[in-house]
Amino acid sequence: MKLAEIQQALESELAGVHGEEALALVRARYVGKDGLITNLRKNVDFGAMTLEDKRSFGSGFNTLRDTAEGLLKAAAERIAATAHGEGLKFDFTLPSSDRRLGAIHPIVRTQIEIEDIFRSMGFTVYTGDEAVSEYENFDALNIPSDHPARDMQDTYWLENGMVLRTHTSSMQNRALRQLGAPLRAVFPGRCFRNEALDITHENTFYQLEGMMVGHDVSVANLIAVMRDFLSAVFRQEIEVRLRPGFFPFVEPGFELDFRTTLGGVRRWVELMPCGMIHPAVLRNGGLDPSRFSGFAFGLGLTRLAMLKHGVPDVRLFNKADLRVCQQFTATL
Ligand code: FA5
Repeated sequence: MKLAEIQQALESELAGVHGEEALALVRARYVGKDGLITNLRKNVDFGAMTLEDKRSFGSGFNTLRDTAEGLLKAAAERIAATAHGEGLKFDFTLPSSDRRLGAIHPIVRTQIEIEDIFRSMGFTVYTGDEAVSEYENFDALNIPSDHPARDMQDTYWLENGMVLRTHTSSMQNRALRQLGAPLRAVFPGRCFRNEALDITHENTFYQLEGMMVGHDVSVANLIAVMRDFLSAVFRQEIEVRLRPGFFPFVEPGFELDFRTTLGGVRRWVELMPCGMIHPAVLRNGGLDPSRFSGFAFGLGLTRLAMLKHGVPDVRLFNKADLRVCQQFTATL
């Protein structure tokens, strides 16, 4: 190989080298102990050469060796500079100019807040499945298949016979069986109904169910718990009232209204259905209704978040519209 060819070969190899390890290999191959350039000198029969030839070889060799060292040094500097980010068009240690932090969705925030309040009152937070059996969603709650109450909750049925739960009451049976009595628990979660959508109806919405079961639990306990809970949510003294309401899984059943000065106006606001747990539901949950009694309520978590934050249309919550969600980041 001629000297010029060796230099060319070295240059083209170095152009493809981007790491320190690869560079060390190239260095060894050319100027190492057994390197291409180093060996040039070993393989020459100086005894057979004229003085002129010796001089010419010597200067050519020295030039090549010096050039090779220079090329290797330049490559080493290039690799080191890239490793430290120099020479790049950006500094990736600088903070991004587009730092958009996420925030907790207003419904989930409301849920967390309510869970904390109930925990402080001795309630357990219990979660369940969104796809449940027909039994859990209806039959266990005293709603047999021919009961007109089924028509009130237009249901999404799955091909395997299960349903997307239409209400968090679907957790009642499981909670009674798994937790037993005495019991104080809330179960928040997403519910699904095939609704005609309007400003207060979504097909996907959140409820928070609550149950308290024990010896001698009465309507008075229901009123007291609801009053304390709502006073904590709205951070002011809240009055509640019960009106009769019908649900097959409570007896007697109520609609609970509360009164506050929301928006400067003192008025009654319809908030949630509730009632004393029907004896059949207790029995289905493995409890003896002559020994245990309890209350249950089904809070519309989505509606409460609307009330609390003055959101006029429930559909805004599910739209993933940043202009809506961003309004809640400041209050985290
Ligand atoms: C029920 O779902 C009963 N399971 C509640 C219950 C629990 C009664 C325990 C007695 C004892 P209802 O269908 O009314 O009831 O729904 C309860 C709340 O869920 C409503 O007050 C409302 O706030 C909310 N809700 C119901 N449907 C929708 C919907 N399509 N969009 C948004 N919120 C809804």
